[in-house]
Amino acid sequence: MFSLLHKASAPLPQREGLGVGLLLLAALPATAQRWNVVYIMTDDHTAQMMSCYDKTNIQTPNLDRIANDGVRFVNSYVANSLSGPSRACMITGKHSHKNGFTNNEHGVFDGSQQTMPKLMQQAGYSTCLIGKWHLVSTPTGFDHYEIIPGQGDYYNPTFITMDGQTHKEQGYLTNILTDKAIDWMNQQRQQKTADGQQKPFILFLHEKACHRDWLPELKYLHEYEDVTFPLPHNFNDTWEGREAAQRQEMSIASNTDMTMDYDIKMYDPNVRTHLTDTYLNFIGRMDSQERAIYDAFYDSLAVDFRSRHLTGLALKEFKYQRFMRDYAKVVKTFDDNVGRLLDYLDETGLSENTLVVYTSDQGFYMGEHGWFDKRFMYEESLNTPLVMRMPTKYNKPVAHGDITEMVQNIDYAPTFLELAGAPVPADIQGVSLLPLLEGKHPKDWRKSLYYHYYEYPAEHSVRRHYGVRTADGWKLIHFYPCAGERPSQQVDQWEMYDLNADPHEMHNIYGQPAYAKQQKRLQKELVKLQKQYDDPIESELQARQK
Ligand code: SGN
Ligand code: CA
Repeated sequence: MFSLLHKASAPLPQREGLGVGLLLLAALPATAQRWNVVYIMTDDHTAQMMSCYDKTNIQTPNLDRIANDGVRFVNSYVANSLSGPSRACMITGKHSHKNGFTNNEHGVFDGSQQTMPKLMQQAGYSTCLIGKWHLVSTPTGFDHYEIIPGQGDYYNPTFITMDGQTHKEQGYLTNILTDKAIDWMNQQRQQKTADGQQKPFILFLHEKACHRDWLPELKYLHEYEDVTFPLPHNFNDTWEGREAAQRQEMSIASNTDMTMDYDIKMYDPNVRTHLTDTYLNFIGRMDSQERAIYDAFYDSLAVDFRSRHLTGLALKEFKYQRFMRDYAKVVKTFDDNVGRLLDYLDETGLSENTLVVYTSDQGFYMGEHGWFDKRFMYEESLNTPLVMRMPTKYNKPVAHGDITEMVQNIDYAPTFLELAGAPVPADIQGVSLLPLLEGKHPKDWRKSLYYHYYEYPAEHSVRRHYGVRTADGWKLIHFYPCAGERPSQQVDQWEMYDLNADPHEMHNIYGQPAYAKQQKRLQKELVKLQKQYDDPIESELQARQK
C-alpha cells in the first residue's frame, strides 16, 4: 500500500513505445518561448486517496492522467504540515522561520516580502490566484485574484474580489473554482506582449477540497456508499513510547475530536457538540431544495445509526467509514474538475506550452494511528502528493515516470522561476526541480530534509516539533515544550524511526543502544540543516534553560 511512503514504490506504467527515461520532443526555436504554469493545489488531499500513489481506496483517473503523461514524485514532502504555513513556504521558497508565517492561529503573512508570484510578475508573467488563500493579509503579487474567506464554504460559497467586496455564488465550490480558472485563462490567451507574443502566465488554483468537514457535491451523495474501506494497519495504535502522539486531539475514536454531527453528519437535533453551530451554518447555506436532498440522505443514515447503539470499536469503525466515504466523494468532484481543466488545456493548445502541477498543502491521516488531520512529522502528513506534466512542446528532453529524489514544497518557487528564465534570488532556500523534470539526477541532490511545526497550543493539540528525515529512511524528531508551559503539560521527547524496518512509525527507537550510531548521524544531520536554513530554535531552547 501507500507507495509514496516507501522507496520501493511500483513504477508508473510507461506509455507505449516510450520506455523508461527520456523522451526528446520536437525542438522549438530557442527564442522567446515562455512557458505557462497551471499550479493546482488542494487542501488536505493525501496520497492514500490518489490512485496513482495508492489503489487501496479510490480511483482518481484525472489526477492520474497528469502522472501518466508526466512524472510522479514519490518522495515529496512539506516543511510544516499545515495550510497557511505550507502556502507561505510555497510562495516564498523559504522555511517558516524565514517567511514568518509559522502557524494558522496567530499568523499574518507579511505581504511586503519577496514572493515567487512577485518575481514572476517582474519576469513578465501574468499572475492569478483563484480559491483558498488563508494567509490573512491581502494577497500581493497577483494581477488578478478571487479568493474565499478563510477556509471558505463548499455550498453556495462566498468570494472576495480584488476591490475587497464579497459576494455569494450559487453552486458547489470545486466546480465554480474551475469555471473561474478557465474564464481567466480565456481572457489571458488574448494578452500579448510588446513583441506580439502571447503573454505567459502562472495560475494558482487553490481548492478547498478536501478539507474538513468533507461536504460532498449533492450529485455524489450516494457514491461509495456500498464500499467498506479497509482499516489501516495501525488503526488501533495506542501510541506506546510516543508521548506527543498520546496527547493529540485528532483521534477518530474521540467524539470531541471527531464529532458526530459536523464531522460524520449523524446529526441529532437533541444533542449538541462544540461544532453543531458551525455544522448548521455550513449546511444552512444550501437553498431549500438542495437542503431537502441533503437531509433526506443523511437523516435516514442517522436514524439507522441511532437504532444500532454502537459503542467502542464498532463506533470507531463506523465513524471511520463515514469519514472515508464523505472524503472520497469530495475528491471525486475534484478529480472530475481536474479532467475538465486538462481537457481545456488540450483543446486550446495550451498543453503545448504549459507546465501542469498538482499537489496538496499537506498529506492527511486516513485512519492511520487512529487519526484524521495532519501536523505530525510522521510520513502520512509529512508527505504530500506531487505530480507534474511538462509542456508537450518543451524544447529539451523531459523525464517520465517516477522521480525518487527528495523534494519539498520550498522547491516550487525556484522551479517556476527557472522555468520562466528568471533569476532565483540567493535567499530562496528551496532548490529548482527543473533538472529533475529534464531527466537529470544531480549528484549533490539533498539527502535529508528539515521540518518544523509550531502550532501549539491549538486545535488538535499537536506539540511543537522539528526534525530530520533522510533519503535512506531514517527520521529523528524532537517534540519540545512552549515557553512558560506548566510542567504537567510539557512534552520534551525525542523520537527516532527506522522507516525501512518500521514504515508505520510504531516503534520509537530513540536512545536504544543498538541504534546509537544512527542516532549520532541523525543528530549531526539535524544540526547541519538547522545551520544551513538558519533556524534559531536550538539557541532559543538553550536560552530557556538558563
Ligand atoms: C480548521 C479545522 C481543523 C484543521 C484546521 C487547519 N477545524 O480549524 O480540523 O486542522 O482547520 O487546517 S474546523 O472545525 O474548522 O473544521 S488547514 O488545512 O487549514 O491547516
Ligand atoms: Ca490543509
